[in-house]
Amino acid sequence: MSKLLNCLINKDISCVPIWFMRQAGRYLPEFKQLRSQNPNFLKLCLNSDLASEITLQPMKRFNLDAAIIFSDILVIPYALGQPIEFGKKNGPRNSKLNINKFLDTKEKNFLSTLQPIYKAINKTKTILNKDKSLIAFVGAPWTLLIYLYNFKEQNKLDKKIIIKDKNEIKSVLKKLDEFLKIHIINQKQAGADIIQIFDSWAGLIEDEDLNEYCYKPNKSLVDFCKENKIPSICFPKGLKENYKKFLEEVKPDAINIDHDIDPSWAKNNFGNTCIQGGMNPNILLEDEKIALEEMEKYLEVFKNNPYIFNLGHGILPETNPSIIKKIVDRVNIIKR
Ligand code: 1CP
Repeated sequence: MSKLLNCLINKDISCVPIWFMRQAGRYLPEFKQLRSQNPNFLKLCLNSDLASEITLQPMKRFNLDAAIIFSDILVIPYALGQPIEFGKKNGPRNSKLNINKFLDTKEKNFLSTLQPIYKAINKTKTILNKDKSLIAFVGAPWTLLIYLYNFKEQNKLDKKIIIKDKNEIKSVLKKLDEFLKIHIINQKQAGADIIQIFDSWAGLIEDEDLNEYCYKPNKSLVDFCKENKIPSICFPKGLKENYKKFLEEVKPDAINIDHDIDPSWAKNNFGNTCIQGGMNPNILLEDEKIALEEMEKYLEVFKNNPYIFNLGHGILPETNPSIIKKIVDRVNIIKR
């Protein structure tokens, strides 16, 4: 069994597996080079050979325990007929939500759009060393709603979002639940070992709406993973103290904490759940010594827990790959 699965499933604490969110991306010169020749980001995600090559780029540089397939959470709205644009400045947006097209998309058409991703997973799995895990992912329904409705543009992000048309949202969430499960099972069948569920904008939900828009939809996906024996990692970013309630309700195999979460609080409140991540990616932009000290802090706090080293969010484009190498090499020598 791979080091990562041994930690995730068996709760083995004898070593600390390591991987990074956005480990394939703009901080790597080899990614930037490929990206500059492929200006259409979605097309790049749907190019099996290149997606597989990009997934493996960080595996060649660093002794990581997992590869995460190069794709995006927004391939789902795209495969449900929405014109997703990846703008340089404001991030991805759905230029025109076509609700009928969205709700009417059939499984066959959805799968045919996403076929290149399954092919990329399959190819990557055959190349990847047997002691490494392959992670596939989906965005949680709420986070996909944020992009479907361009909530990020319509609302100041320091304000919580108020849902206006609850009936429409209900049918959108139902469709997402159904089709995210289709995407999960197809990624598993193609060779993915683990599913990570990103709820990157969970922090924008009002407390009284958390059950409806966060816990319930995440639980539905996690339960589906359990039924199909797929280990799951949830990342409900920004939930603050509600992380505890999330865990009690959703019960994934592992939980990724963000950098607002005090690691000692997590350790004391999350029982024996496998914890992943936490360290602020901004610290990797500082002096190396400071970054390495912060890394030691996380390793020390979680020394008696099943812990997967990762960050509190993705690696930033300005990060120097040399600090990533130092962290990976340090975490790799841990034997408890
Ligand atoms: O311009 C570029 O080169 C594209 C940048 C980029 C990359 C490398 C985007 C656009 N997506 C990705 C890949 C990606 N997206 C991965 C690959 C695997 C890896 O981690 O190495 C993953 C897991 C994602 C997931 C994703 N996409 C999330 C969830 C995680 C998170 O960052 O919170 C979200 C919210 C997205 C939307 C998205 N796609 C791209 C960007 C820049 C964003 C975020 C924009 C925003 O802040 O709203």
